[in-house]
Amino acid sequence: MTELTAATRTQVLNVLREQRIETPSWGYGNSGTRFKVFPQEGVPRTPQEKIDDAATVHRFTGVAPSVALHIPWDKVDDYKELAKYAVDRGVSLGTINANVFQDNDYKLGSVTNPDPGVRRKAIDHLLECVDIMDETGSGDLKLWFSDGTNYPGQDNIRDRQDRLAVALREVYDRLGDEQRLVLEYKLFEPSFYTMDVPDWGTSYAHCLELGPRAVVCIDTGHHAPGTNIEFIVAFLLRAGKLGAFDFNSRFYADDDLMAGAADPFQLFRIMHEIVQGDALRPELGIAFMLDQCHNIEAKIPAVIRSVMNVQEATAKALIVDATALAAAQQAGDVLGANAVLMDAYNTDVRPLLADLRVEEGLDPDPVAAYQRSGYFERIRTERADGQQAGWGA
Ligand code: RM4
Ligand code: MN
Repeated sequence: MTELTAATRTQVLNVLREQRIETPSWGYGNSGTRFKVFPQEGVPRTPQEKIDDAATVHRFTGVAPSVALHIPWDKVDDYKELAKYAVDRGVSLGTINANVFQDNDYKLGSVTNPDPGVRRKAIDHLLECVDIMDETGSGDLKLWFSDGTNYPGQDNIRDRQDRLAVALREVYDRLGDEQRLVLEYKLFEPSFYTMDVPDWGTSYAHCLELGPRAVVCIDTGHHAPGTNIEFIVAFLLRAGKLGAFDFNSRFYADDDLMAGAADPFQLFRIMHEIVQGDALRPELGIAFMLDQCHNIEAKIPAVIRSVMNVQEATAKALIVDATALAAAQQAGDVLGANAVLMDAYNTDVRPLLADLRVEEGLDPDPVAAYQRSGYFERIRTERADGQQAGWGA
């Protein structure tokens, strides 16, 4: 166990107080696998109701003050009004996620489609998302492309890269000075032979070519089993190209389970790189987001739990004895260095986080406080009719 001096404890609490974790609007909607979507009671029917749920998560955790939107899932007539709606409930609108993967036209790809007409349509959607950002005041446009091929020979791999570069350039050039393009990657699915942005290297290379306001998003679920994600974090941080995280957990594929549920040690190792790189501070611009689906568990408490898991991993990373670690590393003390890290990981930080919440006027146990609050009973009745939100499967 790592023992904290009073001074370190204060320092750690100060950093934790500043931490910001964004939640995804689609995490509150119905979701499932390609086999079945199990609808739940109380699921939001509108973007406004998703914002209500996000605000509830923030109310109990104190560290989730923004919600990411997905367009067109969260399409409304007046985005300024939606932004005001959010602010009135104590949260703000965050990252705008574009969606060029659910239209029949995109069967062979969106911005890399061999058909120039389809490419134009896809780029126009991305530009529309920047227009929306202007209205909502969002800083980040997050791009994830399902584009790729299923069969060898299906399309020209290099031509697809060229088409991607052209599309990204047009969108990048449309951004305002305070806006960023955040490019996500995914190893596989829905394309199985080639994905056009399969890995961090591809994303990094395109971002480098685009310019300083293009940065990489690491979705923790989008890697091959065994991938050392903390290495990617360290590399991108050093290069100034780490823009965002989509946190979630995976056992086998893109499972989208609660962050920190499958492998809390991995989440700790990631946060250790972030802390070492002094990259937690909000002004450094790394967006810590959840990108999850809650298929069988109750959604709002699952988001609260995920936020708490990220907080716990962060707290453990913050209490690593950096001086002892550096000394052991310098001395080539392999076991000693590893022990410093493991001491922090094995420390129970829950009492520390409970104290922090109490200091902030929150309940020390956000999940229990939510369960007691009556919020679920209310939305279950209020949202009994109508069309529940969800992105289908
Ligand atoms: C993708 C990717 C994107 C997310 C969609 C719903 O796999 O992770 O970030 O917006 O799913
Ligand atoms: Mn994602």
